[in-house]
Amino acid sequence: MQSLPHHNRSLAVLTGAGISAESGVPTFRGPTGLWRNYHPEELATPHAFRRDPELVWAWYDWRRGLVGACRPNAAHHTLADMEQHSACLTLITQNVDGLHQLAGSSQLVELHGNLWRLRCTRGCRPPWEDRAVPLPAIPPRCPGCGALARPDVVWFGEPLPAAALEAAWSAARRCQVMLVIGTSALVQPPASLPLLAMEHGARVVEINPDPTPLSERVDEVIRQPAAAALPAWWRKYRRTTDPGLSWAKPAVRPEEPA
Ligand code: BJW
Ligand code: ZN
Repeated sequence: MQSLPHHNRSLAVLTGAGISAESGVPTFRGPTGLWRNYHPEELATPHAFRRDPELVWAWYDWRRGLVGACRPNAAHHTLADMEQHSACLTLITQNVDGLHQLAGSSQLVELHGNLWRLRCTRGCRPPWEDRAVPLPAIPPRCPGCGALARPDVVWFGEPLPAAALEAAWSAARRCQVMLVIGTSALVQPPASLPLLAMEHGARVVEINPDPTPLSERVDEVIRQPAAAALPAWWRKYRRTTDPGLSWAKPAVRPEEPA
């Protein structure tokens, strides 16, 4: 690896539903995905919510119950460990399940919101956390003004949170390595992040048991489930790339003269 000053080295990680698959959270697409039984336009759009908030909330309530029983897996835990040991790591997730936080990742860029937050449809107050499962009333109401509450997630046709998106673009532009884990890379704008990283010279590694539109373009594809592949990748990365990572005990790189 080319030698750069410490502060210039950075690692970005983009995660999708596949990272939580081994925790028991269903993915969206594919043979066992959530969209197999439900049409996204019937449930994950502002139009669907306006038409039938009760139906949309019943689906989210069901998913909150399902996700609430899941625990982070080895891939989530590895990312939390990476945060502890990296000088500069940006973890960007499309997931709304909260499993990265449960694993201990604290610096998280959430592009699509969070299943455990609600927000007022009139915007009378900032979003609030509500972990009740099941929710006591469906549809839930805003405690401030009594208007309908909605899940604080991003539906199709809605803009992503501006600050999160800017943090993600910025990390993609400056990272040296980007890991793309468990995403079908079909949903924009997150699917463009690895391409932007590549344009800016980053090495992009995809971890996914199945091919995606990115697979042909990235530098390396690890065709394995994340919970096995990521801890192994991280062990190897730690061994081979010391500069830029704040190890207590720097690794010795055999190719360098003593
Ligand atoms: C494993 C594994 C294991 C399995 N280990 N891996 C035409 C062209 C381009 C764009 C558009 C277009 N028409 C419309 C658009 C824009 C649209 C879009 O991208 N649509 C495409 C689908 C066509 N995007 C939007 O609308 C976005 N907003 C936007 O563009 O705003 C513009 C705007 C600006 C200003 C004003 C107004 C608007 C918003 C997108 C919101 C997406 N929301 C959802 C739902 C979130 C809430 C909820 O959960 O209910 O986000 S949809 C769903 O997809 C969810 C996910 O975050 C997202 C991505 O899915 P992900 O994570 O990739 O999951 P899967 O299931 O697709 O893939 C799982 C992968 O894991 C697979 O590859 C497996 O192989 C793998 N896997 N096991 C590792 N063990
Ligand atoms: Zn309100």
